Amino acid sequence: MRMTFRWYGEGNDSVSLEQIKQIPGVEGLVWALHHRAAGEVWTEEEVMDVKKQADAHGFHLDVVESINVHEDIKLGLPSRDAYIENYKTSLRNVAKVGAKVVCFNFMPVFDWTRTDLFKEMEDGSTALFYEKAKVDQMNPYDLIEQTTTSGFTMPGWEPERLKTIEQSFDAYKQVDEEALWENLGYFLAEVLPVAEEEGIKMAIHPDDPPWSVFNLPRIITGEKAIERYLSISDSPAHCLTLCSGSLGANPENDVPTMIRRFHDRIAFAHIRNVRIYENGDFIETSHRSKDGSVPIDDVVKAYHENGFTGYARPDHGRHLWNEQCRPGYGLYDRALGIMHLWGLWDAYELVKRKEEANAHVAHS
Ligand code: DNO
Repeated sequence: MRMTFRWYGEGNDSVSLEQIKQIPGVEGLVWALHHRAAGEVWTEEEVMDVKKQADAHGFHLDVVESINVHEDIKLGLPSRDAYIENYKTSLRNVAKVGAKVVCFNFMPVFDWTRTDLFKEMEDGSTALFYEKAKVDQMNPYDLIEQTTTSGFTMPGWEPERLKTIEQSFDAYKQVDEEALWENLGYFLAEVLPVAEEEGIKMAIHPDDPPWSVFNLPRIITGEKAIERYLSISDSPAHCLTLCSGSLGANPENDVPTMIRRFHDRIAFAHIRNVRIYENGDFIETSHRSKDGSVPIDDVVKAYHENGFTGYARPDHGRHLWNEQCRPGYGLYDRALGIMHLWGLWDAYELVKRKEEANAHVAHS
């Protein structure tokens, strides 16, 4: 397991590279050109600039999250070909700074969706919260308003995208789940050969939450969907970002089982916990299994027993000790999360070493 930390870039993140450097075992930055709208080319000059900053602190840039997919590609519009060409150029350019994994998602219009970015918990910390009934009844424009007034732009919710949201809603009336699968297949057939050539793994992120919101189609939602996704291509570039928190928001998703089944196609592990309530609401908790509904101990065990050598990050955290930060992306709880993940990993490692030593003694 190779630990990474998401960083939004100089002037765009409350967490500094000096701080990240002090979290044990973090070797790379999960990065993106957040000022680039979906569909635009990421230039060589811009990515080189990120590399200079990473190099100055000894971090690699192996993992990109995300190069966002333009809405016209998801909608299957004739204009998609030009955007796909841009995507290929971006892939070639990020490869120049060593990118090995590119995370992306195929969620229509919205990326991750929450109703409260700073929901107060029993202990006084705040966390990302999803109130199901609210989303079921909500006008999505209210959610946009809330996002843009929080002071930070969430990934996938860039102002450029929000402007065109109304048109997108209309356009999706013609695109059902099957059509979305078809458009995803078209995109992959184009980009996978380039990714393969560049030594990049395209790692799709599951839908968050893993069900339809605002009547828009969503397709990467659980084990069956992932099975279908993986059957699209045998290319070594065709991989997954396995997000325990996104998939784990649906109690029917057994995350450790999915890891055991798909581990050799998981290029990037997002590890975090959520507590699910009976009415379908969920809140993002600490990483500990006992604090939420996802057995994070078994999630890490599933990676460990399969000798996982891919990249991992703690994904989101709560906001602790009055930290002012991007929703879900503070320093403290993500750093605690990393130490929890290492603690589990190292304990499983120790057990394995002892078992091997015992087996050796038994044989001699
Ligand atoms: C939320 C993230 C998502 C994720 C994208 C991947 O914090 O997990 O925004 O980066 O959906 O494309």
